[in-house]
Amino acid sequence: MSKARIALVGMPNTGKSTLFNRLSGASARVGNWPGMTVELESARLLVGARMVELIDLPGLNNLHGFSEDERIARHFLETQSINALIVVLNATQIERQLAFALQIKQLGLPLILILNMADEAIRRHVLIDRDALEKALGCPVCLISAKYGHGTQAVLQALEIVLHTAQADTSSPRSTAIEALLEDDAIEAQTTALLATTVRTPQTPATTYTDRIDSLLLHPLLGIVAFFLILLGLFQIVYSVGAPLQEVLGEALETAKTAWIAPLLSPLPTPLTSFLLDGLYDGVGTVLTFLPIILTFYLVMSAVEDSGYMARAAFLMDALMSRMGLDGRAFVMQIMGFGCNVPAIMGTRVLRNPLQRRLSMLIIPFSLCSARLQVFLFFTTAIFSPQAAPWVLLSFYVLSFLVAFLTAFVWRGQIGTQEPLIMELPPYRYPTFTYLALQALREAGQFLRGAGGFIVAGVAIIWLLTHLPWGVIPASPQSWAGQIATFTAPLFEPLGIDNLLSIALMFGFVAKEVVVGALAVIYGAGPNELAGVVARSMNWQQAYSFMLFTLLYTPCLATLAAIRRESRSLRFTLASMGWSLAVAWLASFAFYQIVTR
Ligand SMILES: Nc1nc2c(ncn2[C@@H]2O[C@H](COP(=O)(O)OP(=O)(O)OP(=O)(O)O)[C@@H](O)[C@H]2O)c(=O)[nH]1
Ligand SMILES: [Mg+2]
Repeated sequence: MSKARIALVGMPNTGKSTLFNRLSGASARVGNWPGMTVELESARLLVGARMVELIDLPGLNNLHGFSEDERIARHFLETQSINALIVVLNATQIERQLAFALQIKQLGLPLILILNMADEAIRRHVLIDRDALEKALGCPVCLISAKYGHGTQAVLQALEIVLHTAQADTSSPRSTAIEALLEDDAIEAQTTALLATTVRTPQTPATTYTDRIDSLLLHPLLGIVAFFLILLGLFQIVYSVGAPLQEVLGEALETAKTAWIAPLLSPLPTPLTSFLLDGLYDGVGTVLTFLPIILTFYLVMSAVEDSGYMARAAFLMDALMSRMGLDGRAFVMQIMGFGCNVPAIMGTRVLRNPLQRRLSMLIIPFSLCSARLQVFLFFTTAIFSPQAAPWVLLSFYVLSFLVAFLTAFVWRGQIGTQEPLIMELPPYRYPTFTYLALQALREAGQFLRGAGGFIVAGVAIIWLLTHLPWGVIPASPQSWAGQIATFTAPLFEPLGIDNLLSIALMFGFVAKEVVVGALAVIYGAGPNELAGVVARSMNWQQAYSFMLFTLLYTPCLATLAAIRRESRSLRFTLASMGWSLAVAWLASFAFYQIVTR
């Protein structure tokens, strides 16, 4: 039997991706934020005896959505052959969302209607007569809680039945059908009638704990204070949980090296052992010691993402952002960039105005991603006192925002009349730990897979550059690396960045994940000794200037590639790169010249 294709459709933030993950065991990004999914995700699952391709679509606000992510969803519905649709609604908002389901029904495809978030519906006393709704609509209706896995079995059964009766949809493109749907007034009347007979909502909605929390977190003044406290709290957690783990891992790797690996490799010729131990092992090992921190970081980030706080941040910062030609969502992309700039760049698809989209793509690369965090954690712990270190780190987060705002301010140009940001604030939701752990592991895995090749290749090349021509003192001015660095020295000397560090920066252009590993190879130090060696070889001004440059210059090739893909313009990509390089140089220059005066 041929493979069937089933797509999940619905308005943003209704739990499509959560259900997608539940049904297929996939791990698509989920978050309490409208616009989490911005591209098609697909997974396979077995329904009865049949292999099914399940597609998770970006949320649609309505069927004529104009943002890039909505266009992607609509284009899919218009052009692909689909056997059945799973329409996901938020049960607590059925009064507003049912019309969407009826519109989709008009496409004529076999349908399953999912009323998700049953748990919240019960808490809010929203009563839905599922049987009556099912009868009236003539399609299976499931009341479920995708997040907790309640009722997903019924979804699978309904799918099996629907697929059994459905013919493969080979009809020609449905675009005409979708256009026609927009005019339909009858749907409104039908919705009202249907709601009257099947849904009962309380007359006066009770004040929820969400309202109570929001009276503080959305307060124009206290809200901003709370925002920075939350931020500070977050990386205190990262620091206090991740840093000790890192130390333990560093020691373990060092012990393994001296006790087992070095003796094992001793029969090999010296250059080869040096390459394997001082190059690959030290370089890759040093990067690996940061894995606990990265993991903690992603754990904390997904907790924030899933709590619903991001939408509040967007709301809080909207007024400020609109002065820079952007809206609050651009600010949230900036925070998402803390994890990794690449998904944040893709997340700009929710912005409708193309100029606004470009402007936010221009500022996202300044967002302090987890790879740069790794560099900063390393330097702040190596150079500054334990009391000062968190504040030094905070200064980089603040600078990251300031430079982003400044960039937006300079380049806002004539973005034209802006539509006000209309965004729904979802209720606060408790993140579930299993999900957070899964998400963090997945992100860390992606970090390793994405950067792993770069890291291995990077440290290998750095070892070669610092050790060739064979016989020179490693990383001395006579080595190839030394010669390159001498050549670029006039550029970096005024910044207080010495020859060896500038080599690390060149590799950091490919990926910031390489920087610390590169330093290990350049200084010829193992995972456990590097901090001491670095502390002895530079003062705090030089270290800070180096970090400043690292914060501001092009994040990595992957981000550049994402900008190229999303902007579809090489010129814009190069301009963005040039801008960040110029800003980085000027900022480090100004800083170093001032503090050493
Ligand atoms: N209380 C509750 N929350 C849920 C349920 N299902 C999903 N959520 C939460 O709802 C939020 C949105 O979930 P997603 O799966 O990302 O929603 P989506 O429809 O894919 O959203 P977009 O990709 O933005 O269109 C997340 O915070 C989920 O944890 C549920 O059954 N009950
Ligand atoms: Mg989604």
